[in-house]
Amino acid sequence: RIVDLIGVPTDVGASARGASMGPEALRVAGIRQRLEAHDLVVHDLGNVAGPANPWQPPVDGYRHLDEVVAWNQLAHDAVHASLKAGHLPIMLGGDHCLGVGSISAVARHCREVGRKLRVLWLDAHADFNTSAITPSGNIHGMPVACLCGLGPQSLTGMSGEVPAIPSKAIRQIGIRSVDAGEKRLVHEQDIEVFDMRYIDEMGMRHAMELALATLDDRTHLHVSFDVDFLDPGIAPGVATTVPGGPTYREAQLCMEMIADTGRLASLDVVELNPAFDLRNQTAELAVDLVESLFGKSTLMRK
Ligand code: DIR
Ligand code: MN
Ligand code: MN
Ligand code: MN
Repeated sequence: RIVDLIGVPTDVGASARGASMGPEALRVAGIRQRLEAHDLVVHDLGNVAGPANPWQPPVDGYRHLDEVVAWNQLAHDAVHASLKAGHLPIMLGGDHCLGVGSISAVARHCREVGRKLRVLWLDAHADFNTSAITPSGNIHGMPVACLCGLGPQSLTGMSGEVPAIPSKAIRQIGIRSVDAGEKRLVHEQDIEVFDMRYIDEMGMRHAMELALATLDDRTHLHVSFDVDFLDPGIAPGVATTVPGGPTYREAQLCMEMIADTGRLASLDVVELNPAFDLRNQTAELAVDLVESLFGKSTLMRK
């Protein structure tokens, strides 16, 4: 299997600068070599090049909308080209606004080849804000809403259809920070959310069994891995830490259960922010978890 690494070095959608250094930190942590160790052929396509961060306040509820659209169009085109070539794209972010471009490309591809789509959104946040309810104007808090058709046409329409994906294709895992207005929208859209309380009460294993239920051999499984999903004690290298996230073991189990399905077909690794990290430890942890996602396991199983 051929994996394409696509660096999208931007922080235009975020609340702090520095996620633009994420792709290089993941390379320094050895993402290519660790994937090659699992018999994958890795093409590092380098970074796409988009507009600089103008660092302006929000306008009409959006900070840097033009720049966010430009970066997402680049991400969309690169991810779509990779899928069309029959490869497995790994988008190295970059902040999570890029989920719009990446997953719009996946949705477009699934339509073209007649596959079903399941999106696993691993995150501390629901990322379901709109310009009317956002507390920050930061578009990295809005990608799931955009994919479900709520947002500016320049982002909601990127896949060629609005909404890009049905809300019932999404499973969110690890959620523990949802803004007041966002809470109501997530409820109205009937997004299936396995929040931290669910994981506390039922365990990661049960959450993942449900999140991965009803996949079949026609399903394209996309994972959007926001590194702030992880507990800040093990993953300090993100700008928006939220206490009480999955432990190392819970995160490993999550990734291993995804790997066991054999359906993983595209991946985002986003929000890693080396400006907040300690000696690249969060990048190394993210790479370790990506390795589990691609089948690293302690023993041979079954
Ligand atoms: C907050 C923070 N919900 C916002 N969001 C995210 O600004 O919309 N932080 N995604 O990583
Ligand atoms: Mn290639
Ligand atoms: Mn996110
Ligand atoms: Mn987040």
